[in-house]
Amino acid sequence: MTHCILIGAPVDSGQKRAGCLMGPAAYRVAGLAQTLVALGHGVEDRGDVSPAPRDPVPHANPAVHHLAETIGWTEALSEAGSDAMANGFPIFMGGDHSLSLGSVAGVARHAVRVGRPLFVLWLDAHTDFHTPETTQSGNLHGTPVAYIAGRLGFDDFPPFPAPVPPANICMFGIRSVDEAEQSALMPEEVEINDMRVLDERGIGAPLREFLARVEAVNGLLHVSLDVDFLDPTIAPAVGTTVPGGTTFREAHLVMELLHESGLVTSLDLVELNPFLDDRGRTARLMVDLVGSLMGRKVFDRPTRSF
Ligand code: B3U
Ligand code: MN
Ligand code: MN
Repeated sequence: MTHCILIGAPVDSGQKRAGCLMGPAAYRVAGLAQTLVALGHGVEDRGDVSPAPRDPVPHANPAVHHLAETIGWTEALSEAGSDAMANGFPIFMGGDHSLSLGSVAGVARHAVRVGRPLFVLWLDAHTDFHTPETTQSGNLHGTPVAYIAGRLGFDDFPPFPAPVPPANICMFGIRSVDEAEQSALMPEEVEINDMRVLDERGIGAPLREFLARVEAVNGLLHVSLDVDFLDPTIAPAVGTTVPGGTTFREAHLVMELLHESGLVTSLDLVELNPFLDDRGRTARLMVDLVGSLMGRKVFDRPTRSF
C-alpha cells in the first residue's frame, strides 16, 4: 500500500492554448482518487497549489512569455513536491509540462536529503530540452528537461537543487525535436528512445534496461507522463498533437513494468487539456494508466517479468 499525495498544479503559463488549468479538476472527475483507493492505496488530496503573484520578468528572447508566472509555479511546486516526497508518493496533476520545472526540483531536493541518486523517465513526443534562450515558440513547457539536467540559461529561475546527470534521464515516445534541442542533446548522454527505437525493439526491452540501471544504484525514479506520449487517436485532449505516438497497449505495458519494478517514487501527469477532450476520454485513459502503474493487473502472475 502506498500513501499517494495528489497535488493539483493548474499550470497554463507554459504554452498558449488555454485549458490545461482544468486538468486537476478533470482528473478528480475522472476518478483518480477512487481508482487508487480501489487498488488498496491511501490517498491524500492536498488541493491545488497557487503561486504568489509576481511582477513581470523581462527576457532577452522576445518570444518568451509568462516567465514570472512560470518562475512562481516553479518555486511553489518545488516546495509542495519536496514536502510531499517526505510523506508519500506525490502525483502532480497538471497543468502543462512547465510544471515539471518545479515538481522535479522538489523531488531533487528530497533526493539530496536522503542521499539517493535521482533518475527521470520522460514519456513524451518532445524532448523539452530548450532553454529560455533557445526556444522559438517561447513556450516554457518546452524547457524542463534542460533545467533538470543543469543546462545554463535559467538564471531567472531558482538554481536547480542537484542537477540530474543526463545519463540518468531516459525518454520514450520522442518524435518531435527542434534543431536547437537536437544540437544540445547530441553531446549529452540522455537516453532517447524515439519512435524508431520503439518500432525496432519494442518498448519493453529498452525500458527494462533502464529500470535495471535505476535498481542497481537504489535510485529514486520520477516519471513525467505527457499526454502526447500517446497517439492522438486515443488521447486527443492535448494542444500539441503529434501523429505516430504510443498505442494503448504499449502505454499500459510501460505502466505495468514500472509497477513490477517497484522503483517509481513520484509522478507528473501533464498537458491534459480537458477543453479539447472527447467526453472525458483522455482524462479517463490517463487515470487508467495510473491504475496500471499502481498495481492493476490483467492477470496476477506468480513471478515478476522485470
Ligand atoms: N519543441 C517545441 C514544441 C513543443 C515542446 N513541447 C511541446 N511542444 N508540448 C517548442 O515549442 O519548444
Ligand atoms: Mn512535454
Ligand atoms: Mn509533449
